Amino acid sequence: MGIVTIEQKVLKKNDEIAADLHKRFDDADVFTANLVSSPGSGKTTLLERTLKFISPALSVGVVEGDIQTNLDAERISKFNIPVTQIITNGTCHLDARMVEEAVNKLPLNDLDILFIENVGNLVCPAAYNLGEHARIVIMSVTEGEDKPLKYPAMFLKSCVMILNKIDLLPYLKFDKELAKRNALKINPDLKIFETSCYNNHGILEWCDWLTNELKLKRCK
Ligand SMILES: Nc1nc2c(ncn2[C@@H]2O[C@H](COP(=O)(O)OP(=O)(O)OP(=O)(O)O)[C@@H](O)[C@H]2O)c(=O)[nH]1
Ligand SMILES: [Mg+2]
Repeated sequence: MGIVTIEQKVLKKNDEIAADLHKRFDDADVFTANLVSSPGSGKTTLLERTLKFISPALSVGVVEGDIQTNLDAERISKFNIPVTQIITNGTCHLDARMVEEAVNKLPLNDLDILFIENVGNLVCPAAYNLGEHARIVIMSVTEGEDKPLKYPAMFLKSCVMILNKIDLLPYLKFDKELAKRNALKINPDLKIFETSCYNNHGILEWCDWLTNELKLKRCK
């Protein structure tokens, strides 16, 4: 009983900071996307492809979240864009306070898009609003069609699902239509992209969606 109360307080405080962050993002006119997935679904690789293919006229910043290491920030820094690494030291998700600290180190007013790569985990990040405009769940074809049914909160709270690694389909028993049906069962409003970061399938469509959304500054 006591634990539930503390958790509710933590989440309420998180929501307050997230609301402030959201206002800061709006005031700075920066579209913010929170990338969530299981470990290794391809969040950083998708970011690398996005940075390669998105219009060079757009200014992009990245907040990287990991339990340990700054390996992902090192990968992104090769693109010479503003990037900050959050190391959570064991916490399985980012929270709004961590993102606030990271954002304070970024030139927010100069950005058009801010990506927040969350800690690889299909459970905990679902509960923590980071003030983002869009939550993007990435699922790769090696994870099994049932993941949206087993981890519904992540799919319910996202507005886009990216089905990644589709280049591997010829080698797997993975029913992609069933996976999409399962995701839509949880969230009928999900917009779904099929991508391969290896042969770039679907990356341009994803970049076009982003470019459009940042004009609208909201999901759906
Ligand atoms: N075949 C294939 N492999 C991919 C694709 N995208 C990413 N990978 C590989 O998947 C592995 C994990 O990719 P990352 O981008 O590091 O995954 P991540 O989600 O950022 O991982 P964490 O940050 O640790 O949660 C790497 O070996 C990538 O090369 C893809 O479209 N196809
Ligand atoms: Mg990563």
